[in-house]
Amino acid sequence: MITRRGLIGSLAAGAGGLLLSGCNRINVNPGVRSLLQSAEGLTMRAQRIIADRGDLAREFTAADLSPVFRANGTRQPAGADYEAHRLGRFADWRLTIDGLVARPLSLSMAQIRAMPRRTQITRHDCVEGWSAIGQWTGAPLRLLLDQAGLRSNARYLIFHCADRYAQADYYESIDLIDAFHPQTILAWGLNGQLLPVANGAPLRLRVERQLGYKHAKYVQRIEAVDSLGRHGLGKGGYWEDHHDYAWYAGI
Ligand SMILES: Nc1nc2c(c(=O)[nH]1)N[C@H]1C(S)=C(S)[C@@H](COP(=O)(O)O)O[C@H]1N2
Ligand SMILES: [Mo]
Repeated sequence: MITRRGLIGSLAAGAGGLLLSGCNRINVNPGVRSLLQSAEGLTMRAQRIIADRGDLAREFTAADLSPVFRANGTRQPAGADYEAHRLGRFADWRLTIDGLVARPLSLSMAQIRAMPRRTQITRHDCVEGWSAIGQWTGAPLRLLLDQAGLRSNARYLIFHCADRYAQADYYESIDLIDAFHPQTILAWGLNGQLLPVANGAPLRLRVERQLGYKHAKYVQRIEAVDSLGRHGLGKGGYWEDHHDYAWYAGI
C-alpha cells in the first residue's frame, strides 16, 4: 500500500532526480549543483514534515483510560466572573471567534454541544514528566473555522483563556495545520462527563500532536491573526513568553 507520506517522498525524490540528471548533462558548476542538491533535500524534508503533521495521534481504548485524569496548572480561574459562570453551569459562557475571519462568531455552550462531535481517547504528555490517557469529546475546530470563514491572510489562531497564571494572562497559539487536523477539537467532555472545572470547563483545546501546555483550558476567544508578534510578549503563549518553552511542541 502506498501511504500518502511515501507517495509524496517518492514524488519529491523523482522530481529532484530528474532535475539533477538534467543539470549533470549541461555540466553545471559545482556551486549551483550543491545548491540544487540542498534545495532538493530541503523540499523533501519539508514535504515529509508537512505530511507527517497530518498523521493522527495514536488513539487508545476504554481499557487504557487513566483511573484519574489529573489536572495541572490552573485548577479554577480566579475571580467573580468565572465563579458566576461555574454556578450557572456555563449557560451564559460565550466562545468568540474573531480577528481575521469573514464572519465573527459568538457561540453559546448549547450551540457548541449541538454541533457534530468527535470523541477520541488519547494520551496527554506534560513536560513536567507525567502522562495520562483520557477520552475527550468536542467540536472539531475546523467546523467552527469553516463557519467563521478564515481570511486568506490568517496564519495562526490565538486561544485566549479565562485564567491568569503567575500574574500573566494564559494564552496559546497554533498554526493552521494543527487547527485543521482532524483530531483538533474544542472539548467540552472528558471521560463521558461534562468537562470538570479543573480540566478547563467549559471548553478546552485538544491539539493531540502537541505537548500538554499547548492544550489551552478555559477558552473564551479564538482570534485569527497573521503574526504572533503583537500578543503577550510575542512568542505565542504563556510558557513561551515567560519560560522559553518552544512554540512548536510537536510530538
Ligand atoms: N488556561 C490554561 N490552560 C492550560 C494550563 C493552564 O494553567 N491554564 N496548563 C497547561 C498545562 S502545562 C497542561 S499539562 C494542561 C493540563 O491539563 P489538565 O489540567 O486537564 O491536566 O493544560 C494546559 N493548558
Ligand atoms: Mo504541562
